[in-house]
Formats: sequence, C-alpha cells, structure tokens
Amino acid sequence: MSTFDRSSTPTRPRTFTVALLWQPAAAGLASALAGLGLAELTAAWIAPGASPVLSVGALVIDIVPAGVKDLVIGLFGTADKIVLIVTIVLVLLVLAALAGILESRRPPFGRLLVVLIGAIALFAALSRSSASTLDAVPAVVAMGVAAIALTFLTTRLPRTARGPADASAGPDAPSPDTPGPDRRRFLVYTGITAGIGLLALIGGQLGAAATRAADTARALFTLPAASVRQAALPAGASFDVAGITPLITPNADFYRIDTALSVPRINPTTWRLKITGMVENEVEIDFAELLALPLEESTTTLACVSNYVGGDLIGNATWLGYPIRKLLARAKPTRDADMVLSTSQDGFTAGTPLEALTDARNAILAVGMNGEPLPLEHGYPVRMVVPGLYGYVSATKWVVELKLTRFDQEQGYWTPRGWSPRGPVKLSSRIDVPRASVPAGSVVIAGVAWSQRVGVSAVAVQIDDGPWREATLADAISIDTWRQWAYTWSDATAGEHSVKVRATDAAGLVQTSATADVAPNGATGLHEISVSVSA
Ligand SMILES: Nc1nc2c(c(=O)[nH]1)N[C@H]1C(S)=C(S)[C@@H](COP(=O)(O)O)O[C@H]1N2
Ligand SMILES: [Mo]
Repeated sequence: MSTFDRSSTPTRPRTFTVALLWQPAAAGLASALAGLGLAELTAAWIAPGASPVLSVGALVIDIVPAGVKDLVIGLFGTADKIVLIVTIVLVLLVLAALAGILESRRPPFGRLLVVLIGAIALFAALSRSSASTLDAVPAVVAMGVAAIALTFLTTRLPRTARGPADASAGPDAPSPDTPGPDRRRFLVYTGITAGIGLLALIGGQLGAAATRAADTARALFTLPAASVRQAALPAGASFDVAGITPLITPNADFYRIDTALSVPRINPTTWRLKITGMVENEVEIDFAELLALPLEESTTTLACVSNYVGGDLIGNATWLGYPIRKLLARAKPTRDADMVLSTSQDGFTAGTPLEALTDARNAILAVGMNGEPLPLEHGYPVRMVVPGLYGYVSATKWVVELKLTRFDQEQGYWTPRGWSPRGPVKLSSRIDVPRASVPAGSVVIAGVAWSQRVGVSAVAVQIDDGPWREATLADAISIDTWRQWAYTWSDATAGEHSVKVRATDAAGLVQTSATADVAPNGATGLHEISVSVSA
C-alpha cells in the first residue's frame, strides 16, 4: 500500500501526501501570480524601469561573480537575459508554492517568506542608480497583494488540506481530493486570484511594450536643423567666475516641476496637436508635419512661480520650435477670444493670454532643448515655451491641445488652487557665489538677474549696511534671458557679513525689498546671503 493510495487509507494520512500539498501550493502560486501581475502592471504604468522581475534580474547581474556570468553567456549566448528572467520566475514559483505550504501548516511563516521575497524586490528596485521613491511602489504592491491573497486562500483551504495543527480534521475527514463544497469554493477563489494575476501580467506587458515603442521612437528621432538659428551667444555674456551659474542650463540640471506622477511617454508617431474653441478653422497637426515646418531657435529663461527669492526653480535653455503665432494665424482666433487653454496629454492645463502668443516674442511649440530632442521629463515630444510668463500659465509640457477661449470662461489647472490667472515673471536677482566661507581680501560676488520682456539694466550689491554698489553686467543674450552679474568686493574683512543684491530693469523699475510669498503670483524681496570671511 502506498501513501498515495487514498482509497485504502483508513484514517487521515500522517505523512504529507501530494494530494495534501498541491492545494496549499496552488494557493501560494496563485497569490504570487496576483502579486507579481499587479506589480508588473503598476511598474509598466507608473514606474517603468522598476519592474520587479527586471530589477531583481539587474541585481543578480550586478552581484553574480564574473566567472558565473561568463559561463552563462558561454552556455546561452545572447539568450542569457531570457535564461536569467526564466530562472528568476521559476525560483519565484518554487518559493511561492513553498510559501503556500508553509502558510497552511505554520502560519504566518508563509507570509513571512512572501515579505522576504518582496523585500528583495524592493531592495533591487531601489538600488538602481536612477531609482526614485516611486520605484518602491511595484515591490510594495507585490508584497501586499501576495500576502493578503495568501492569507485569504490558505484560510479557505478545504479542511483536509490544512496542516496537522488543524485538529478539526478528525479521522472521519474526507480525503483531500474528495469533491465537496469546501474544495470547490477554494478552487474557484484560487482560480480567480490566478486569473487576476494573469490579466494584470498581460496588461503590464502591453504597457511595457507601449513604453518601449515610445522610447525607441525617441531614440531614433533626430532633431531637424533650425531654419532660424539663435545668433551665437555674445562672448561677453558669460563671466569667467568659478561657481557662477552657467549661462545655459544643461538639460540634466534643468529644474523639473509638474503634476505628473509618472512622466507621460508619448509616441511621436501618434502625437497630434489640435487647435480648437473660438477659431474660424480648427487646425490639427501631427509630429511629422510640425517638424517639416521652418523651426526657429531661441534662448529663453523659464521660471517657476514657486521659485522663492534666491531659489533654483529657474533655468535658461536654447529651444528649437515653431512659433505658436503662426499656427494660431492658420486657426484664426475669433475677436472675443483672449486666452489659450493648453492641455497636456496627462490633463494638466495652463491659461495663457492670447496676446503673449501672438505678439513678437518667441512663444513656441518646442521640440528641442539645447540641441537635443526634449527630454521626456521636459515635455517630449512637444511643449510650450513662452518668454515672460511663469511656467504654470504657459509652459505646458506633453501638449496636445490649444483651445481658444476667454479668461472669464475657463481657468488653467493652478488657478482654482489659489494661484493667479495671469503670471508674468517678476523682476528678480540671485547671488550664486561665494557659496562657502572665503579668505579675507578680494572676494568675487556673482550671480544672475532677470526681467523678461523688459531686460535688466543694472545690478547692485550691498554689503552689511554699506552703500549699494554697482555690479558689472555681462552682455545680454536678449531681454528674455537672465543676465550674469559680478562684483569684486576688494576689502573683505574677517567675520560674518551679509550680502544683498538688487536689480533694476530697463524701464527703471528697481527690484522691491518688500517680501511677497510665492503664492499667488510669484515671490518678491531681495536675495540676501551671509558670507563668513576667514582671516
Ligand atoms: N503637462 C504639464 N506641463 C507643465 C506643468 C505640469 O504640471 N504639467 N507644470 C508647469 C510648471 S508649474 C512649470 S514651472 C514648468 C516647468 O518646466 P520644466 O519641468 O521643464 O522645468 O512646466 C509647466 N508645464
Ligand atoms: Mo511652476
């Protein structure tokens, strides 16, 4: 008589039979599938790059000794990555089955095993160099879903398939494979859990494929040449001062502000921009059509309304794009329109005065930033850049629609949230050096100042309570970009000193010392730093 010969077993077998094990194992597998599926789905949509399987794979690649790596590559060649992924999934499935069995016999050890596996995935996701906090989400989802599903399923195991701890299974208990209401219910729940996991996995793969397609399209895309080039930056526009803010902000250092939980990934082959609302002709343009138009380069400073005095939510880039006024001219706005409500693919909106998009300034639909396609997080494939207006009322990234409307009819995203409907950038200036303590003697103080649409005409600095002294201005690129300034403090004495800066614009307006908060329409006040001068 074998242990598996159920018909001749008079009482409940003491040893584990396969029949006794497969149901808890199935509960473990289904739970793992649900956890993994929902985690991959989450990763695909909100944290591409934090796929638990792929990040564990990357971790394995990082920690495996070179010899093993060479062996695997030698054995499997270019299929090494697939082999790795399949191995990870198989190991996961074995551990999942084990977790099911453990949980059915020694709760909560099954759940603990699930948490341990989740912790490894979490560590893997967060140990990538480019990891953000969002990348923790998929692993946490996996852990939570799998642990809950495992508890749910193992507590619904047919009595016969529970561990020996379950004393209620007496000698008269039916065999584990006996069809009964208990068993049927368990199988249905397990099937549903596994099914959810499979559907989520498929959804995640579709999402990941869409992301890959968009990334491939971006990688293959080369910026067309500009028809109108930005004039070479004047040689005198940059001071040779150590630590001064560079005149052009590199893309990697450019501040990023948006409401997007994850960066929209738009496939440029399907991108379209619609001009709608109060127009004589609705206009629609796709990416290829936009790129075929004569594109113009212009250097424009972009500032965030949330930039406090002295803050760094401001950058200066050379953008490549098409003038919005020319597209609006095709659409022919009606006489009563006074606002363009631009909409991002992810639903963000900005209300821009129509005038700012039709006058002579370089308000553009940008596709390039400092010679590269727009970085994903700066609005790829197309964003707006409008000189003189804070980003929240003008600089819509991932833009897909321009609707001609009126300020008394519609509001941009931030307006009902306590920010002004209109947001012209305020005159301001910032001290960038010195940053640390300096030796006594001659100290260079330098920074940037901006007054878009008007231009900066003077900058002065004040040391302690001394007189305001004129700084030297670098050449301006245009009225729409910031301007470097520098002042040589020739007799810095040991001790703590305060240094303030104040700009004057070309219309004679002197930067106010009255402080205003960033809300509702931009901070004012003077940037002041303290400098410790050593003897
Ligand atoms: N789609 C979208 N575009 C947006 C925003 C946003 O939240 N979503 N934020 C705006 C704000 S407040 C600013 S300051 C600028 C910042 O642009 P950057 O991230 O490229 O520096 O983008 C603007 N465009
Ligand atoms: Mo902003």
